[in-house]
Parts: sequence; structure tokens; C-alpha cells
Amino acid sequence: MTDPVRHWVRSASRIAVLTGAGMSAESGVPTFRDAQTGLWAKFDPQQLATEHAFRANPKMVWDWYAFRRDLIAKVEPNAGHRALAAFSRRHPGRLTLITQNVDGLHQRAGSEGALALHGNIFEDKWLDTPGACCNADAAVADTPPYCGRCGNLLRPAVVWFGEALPARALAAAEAAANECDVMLVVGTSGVVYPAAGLARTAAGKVVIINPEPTELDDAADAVLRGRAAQLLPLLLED
Ligand code: BJW
Repeated sequence: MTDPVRHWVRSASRIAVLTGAGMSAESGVPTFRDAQTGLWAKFDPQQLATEHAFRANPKMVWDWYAFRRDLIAKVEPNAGHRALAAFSRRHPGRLTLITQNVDGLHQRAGSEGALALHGNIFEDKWLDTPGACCNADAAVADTPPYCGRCGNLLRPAVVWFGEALPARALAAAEAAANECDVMLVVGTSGVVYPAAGLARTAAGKVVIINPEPTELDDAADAVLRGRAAQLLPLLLED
């Protein structure tokens, strides 16, 4: 089954790759919708990843992110991350990497210019529009940290439900989808938009890489039932 897809990849001038949480599963990062461990077992990510949840219970949501930051800081990019980065090094300008992941593992593997649609878990930003008094370096160390003058809270610089994606990254991702010859859709359930919509508007062949069925399977020209760290090195070798 990988043979026709390998042919599509080899003959493609422009390849777009859209990754989701399953991309990092083999590095040891739990996915969102399968997760049964740690804080994931106790809380529903779809309930926690909202501004409303943070305002209602900032300590609980901050702790969830702190737990995840600790976990992600201890894991390493896997063979799938490395295969994507190596391909881009061998073929500059041919592959556009679009990720929903906030874990930074593509970047740590050496993928430069990855389009991070949902932000970066290791960065913070102010919850409300910062005033002149809001200086992140001088924030009061609490859970979460806050401005000692006005009380504004720091929050993770990720994209929560109901929030706009970074405009430049989204525009570049849409352009890559519109222009690609092949799109690899790796390790995403395909339920979260607008990211999932990129697979539906892709100009080229759409290939799903996932051990389980996804909401995007109906949009695919090929579905490879397997794991990212196993299949990407096979598909992307020269
Ligand atoms: C493996 C594997 C292995 C396991 N190898 N695979 C259109 C229709 C309906 C709703 C909407 C719509 N457009 C917008 C919406 C609303 C909403 C949305 O999509 N809701 C749906 C859930 C119904 N979208 C939004 O709100 C977005 N914002 C927006 O639209 O703003 C509009 C706006 C414009 C202008 C001004 C203001 C607003 C924002 C979405 C933000 C999503 N954020 C999160 C949290 C990020 C921070 C954090 O990390 O905490 O992003 S939610 C979470 O889901 C996270 C992920 O990036 C995202 C996607 O999840 P993903 O990656 O697919 O993970 P899973 O767990 O679902 O799937 C893992 C997969 O891996 C599974 O399939 C496994 O089988 C597989 N797998 N092991 C390969 N080894």
C-alpha cells in the first residue's frame, strides 16, 4: 500500500504535511482524544483548552499546562519527526510542514519554518490586553503568575477553542494546501477546524497516516493504517 504513495511523494514538486498529536505519540506525548494518563484521565482537554475554563479556574488550567510542559521537556523527537526534518534538508523548499502540535518536537528535530497553527506550549502571553505595568519578567510567581500592579494573568501562548489561529501561519498553510501535489495528514483525528479543513481543500492527493479511522478518511486518496514513526521514514526516504 505504501508503494503508490511513495511514487506520489517522489514525483511531487510540492508536498504539504499536516501533523497532529499522534505525530508525537511515539515520543511519549499523550494525544488529546485517546489520552487516559495523568491529568488527561482526570480532565477533558476539550473543556480545559478554553479561555472560559482558564478564567473560571486559572490554577487548575495552569497546572494542566505545567504538567504537560514538564512531560514534553523530558521527551525526544521520534523517527517520524526526524524523517520530515531530514527530507526538508535534502530537498529545500519542497515540503511545507504544518503542525497543530504545541510541543515543539518538529522544531527540535530540525524542521525549520514549521507552521505552528496552535501556538507553543513553552511560551506565555497576557490573558488581557497588557498595560504599561505588565512585564512578564517581573510577574509575581504564582499559579498562574500575575502582574503585581493590575492583576493581569499570564497564560500559555496556545490557541484555545474560539480563538483565532495566527493569521500568517494559517495563510501560509492555506497556500501550501492549495498548491500541493500531495498532502500527508499524519496523526490527527481531523475534528478540529480550521486545521482539518486544510485536508479537505488540498489540491493534490491526500494521504492519511493513522492507526485508527479519522474524520478525514472520506477526503483521502489513500489511507495508511500505521504509526507515524514507522511509516514516515519509509515514505520519505530517497
Ligand atoms: C497516531 C499515532 C501514531 C495515535 N501515529 N497517528 C468548523 C466546523 C465545526 C467547528 C468549527 C469549525 N471551525 C471552527 C470551529 C470551532 C472549533 C472546532 O474545531 N471545534 C470542533 C472540535 C467541533 N475551532 C476553533 O475554535 C479554532 N478557532 C477558530 O475557529 O477561531 C475562529 C475565529 C476567527 C476569528 C476570530 C476569533 C475566532 C481553534 C482551535 C484550537 C484548538 N486548540 C487545541 C488546544 C491547543 C492548546 C493545547 O495543546 O492545550 O489544539 S484543541 C486540541 O485539538 C489541540 C490539537 O492541536 C487539536 C487537534 O487534535 P489532534 O492533533 O487531531 O489530536 P487527537 O487527539 O484528536 O487525535 C490524535 C490522532 O492521532 C488520533 O486519530 C489517533 O488515532 C492518532 N494516533 N497514535 C499516527 N503513533
